[in-house]
Amino acid sequence: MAYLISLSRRLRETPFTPGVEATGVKAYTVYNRMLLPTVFEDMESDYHHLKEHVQVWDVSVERQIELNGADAARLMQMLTPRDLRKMQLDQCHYVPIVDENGKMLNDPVAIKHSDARWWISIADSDLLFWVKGLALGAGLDVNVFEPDVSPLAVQGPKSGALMERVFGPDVHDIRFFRHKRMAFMDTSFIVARSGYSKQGGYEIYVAGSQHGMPLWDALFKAGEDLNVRPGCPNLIERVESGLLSYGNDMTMDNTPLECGLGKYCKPVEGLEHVGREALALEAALGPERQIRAISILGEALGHARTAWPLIEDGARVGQVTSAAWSPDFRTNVAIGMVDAVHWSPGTELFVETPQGLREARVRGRFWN
Ligand code: THG
Repeated sequence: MAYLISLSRRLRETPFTPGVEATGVKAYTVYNRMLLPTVFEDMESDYHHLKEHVQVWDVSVERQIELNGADAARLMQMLTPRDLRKMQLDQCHYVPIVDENGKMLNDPVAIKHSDARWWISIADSDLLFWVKGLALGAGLDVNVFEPDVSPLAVQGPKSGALMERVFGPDVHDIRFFRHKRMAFMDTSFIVARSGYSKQGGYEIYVAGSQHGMPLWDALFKAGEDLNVRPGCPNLIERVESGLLSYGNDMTMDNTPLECGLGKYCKPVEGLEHVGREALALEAALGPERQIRAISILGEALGHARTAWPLIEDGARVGQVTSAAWSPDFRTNVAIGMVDAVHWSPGTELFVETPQGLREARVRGRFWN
């Protein structure tokens, strides 16, 4: 059963909502108090189209937090265990944000405009309050606010072809997780080679809501013969790809090591950030549980609305937090958090689903 969402001002529209609704969005979720499309045709058709063609995604819900001022770089480094000292001006960095106990508060992508100006492209948690509180408490010279910036993603194997038609051939010079300012009509946008799929693509950081629909229309006009369609982060593709969803696959109860993000959190001598001692201790002891790819045997399952317990010899040894039937891999693909000892590839477990007890296997890697 699915339900209707009652719309109001609390649940923010985006600059692209007129386009999304004119092209037949079928379902929304709520993310950062804003509308995020989840289905256009149906989840499987959207999935096949994403893997073959090109889609335009309204991911405005990836809200930006801007740090602006003399202490912006210092604040940015306080926020994350990832070493930012060598970060270049055209780089994007995936940056776990942790609290004083080393627990995950968000897993955003950071963009550095200059030492004095950063954007944090956040996942679904109220990170703005944490960042403002930290800046105030530490007496830093920095403004922290949500600017009028809305990412629009262009994803899929034909994304390069479509982007070239709208922004010119220089889009091909942008390497993975790098960005470049590109002209559009009488303005310009930061364009990054990134996005929440493993099908390849770009994210356009649309600064100024008034530019949203002109850009949306230009992309659809230029892509007619490329079979461009509206799309959205696709549950099946993201689980196959092992792209984590904050609030689903990890919460404030988890550490970055548990989330498999240890490579972004190597303890560095003299690096000043919140949660340093807690993470150093955990790095020495090793995490107690960790994210794993899980395949669930048997016929197609529904999507996980709650965590599904993972069981071995009658004891709970973890949970499945995202699951979907994969048409390409002909199995139920899933993301789970599994306790140490039970987490090696090939381990045979059971999972309690709303459709009954199923056999599950821990895998060594994700599918895409
Ligand atoms: N793009 C932007 N903002 C975002 C997301 C995004 N904010 C919300 C959410 N997504 C944040 N979470 C993620 C999770 C995974 C990735 C990006 C943001 C990601 N990971 C790659 C991977 O795991 O293979 C690459 C990581 C790396 O190379 O550092 O892309 O999607 N703007």
